[in-house]
Amino acid sequence: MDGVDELRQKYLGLVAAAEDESSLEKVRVAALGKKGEINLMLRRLVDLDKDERRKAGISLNELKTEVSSALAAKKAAFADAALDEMLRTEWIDVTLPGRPRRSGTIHPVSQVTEEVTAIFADLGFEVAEGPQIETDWHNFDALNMHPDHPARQEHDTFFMARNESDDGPPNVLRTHTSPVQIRAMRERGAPIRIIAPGRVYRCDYDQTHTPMFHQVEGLAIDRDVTMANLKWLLEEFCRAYFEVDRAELRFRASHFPFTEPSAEVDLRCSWDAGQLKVGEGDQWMEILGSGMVHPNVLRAGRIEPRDWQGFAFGIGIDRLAMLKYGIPDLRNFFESDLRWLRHFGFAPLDAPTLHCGLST
Ligand code: 2NL
Repeated sequence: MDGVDELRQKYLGLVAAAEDESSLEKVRVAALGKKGEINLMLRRLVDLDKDERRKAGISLNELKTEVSSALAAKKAAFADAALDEMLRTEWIDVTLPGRPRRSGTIHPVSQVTEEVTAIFADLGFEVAEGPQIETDWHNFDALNMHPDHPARQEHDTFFMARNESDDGPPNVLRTHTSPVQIRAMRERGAPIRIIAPGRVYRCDYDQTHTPMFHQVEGLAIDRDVTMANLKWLLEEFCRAYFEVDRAELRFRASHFPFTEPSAEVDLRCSWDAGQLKVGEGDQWMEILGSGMVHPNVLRAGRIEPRDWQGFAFGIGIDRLAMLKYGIPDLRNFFESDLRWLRHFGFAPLDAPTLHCGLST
C-alpha cells in the first residue's frame, strides 16, 4: 500500500512540532480519530487483495502504534515541563523572616482589669464571676435596697422582658458587680476574700457615662476585719496600680445602702499641665466608694453578722484606665475605632504581672 511512509513522516513531524497540549490533541484527532487519516486508510484495506491486505494491515497497525507512542511521549513531556515550570515559579524561601503583620491590641479595659487582678491576687484575693443578667433579689434586695429604696431609682436599671406567666419582678442587667459577691458569700461562706471585676449596665449616656461600663468590687470578711485594714489595702493597691512609691488616701464619710459606715475615698495627687501625679501635690481625687458590709447584706449572704464582719469597695475600671493612661474621653472606649484601639491598645503578649511590671 502506498503512502504509509509519507503518513509516518507527516505525523511524527507534526507531533514533534506541536507546541502545546491542544495542538498535540489536534494532531491525534487528525491521525487516529475516527475520521483520522490512519483509520481512513485502514478502512480502505477491503479494496485490496488478500496478500496485499495482510501486509498493508501490518504496516498500518505498526504506524498506528508508532504515532500513538509518539503522542504519549510528547504528552508526558508537556506534563513534565508544566511540573518543572511550577516547581521553578511556586517556591517559597522558608528562611525569609516573617512579614510584619498588623495584629490586634489589648483594650485598655482588659489591660487594667488584668493589672487590678494581678495586684489583688498578690494581696490574697480570688477572682469571682457571675451572670450579667441578674435577679432583682441578687442585684437589689440582697444589698439592702428594698423595692421602695430611693437608691434603686438612681441606678437607672435596664429591665429584661418578662414572660406573661412569670410573676414577681423582672430580671435586670446587673447595675454593679455586688450580686457576684452575694452569690460567693452564699456559696462559700466566711471567711472570704474576693474581687469581682466585670461589666455592669445603667441606662445613662453622656460625657462621663456609658450604658455599659466596668467595675471591680472587693470583699473581705473575717472575724475582726476593720476599716484600718481597708485603708492599708487600698493604699497598697494605689501604690501598685499607679506605680509610685507613695500613695495617700483620705476617707470621707458617705452613704451606701450596703455598707455602714460608708466612705468615699480620695487620692492625693497633683495635676500639672494635664499630667496626673499620684502621691504628691495638694489636690484630692475621688477614686472609689467603700465601707463595712451592712449586717443585712451579710445575712443575705447567709453569713452571721454576730460572728463575722468585713469591708467592701467598688472601683470604676474605665476611669482607672483613663487616669493612668491619659485617655481623654470615655465614650471612645466602646466605639471600636481601629485607630483609637491601635493608639491606646496594648501589645497582646505583654501580660501585666507584678514581677515583670504592670504596664511596661
Ligand atoms: C462606688 C461604690 C461600693 C460596695 C460598692 C459592696 C458589695 C457587697 C457588700 C457591700 Cl456584696 N458592699 N460593694 C460597697 C461600697 C461602695 O461602690 O461608688 N463604686 C464606684
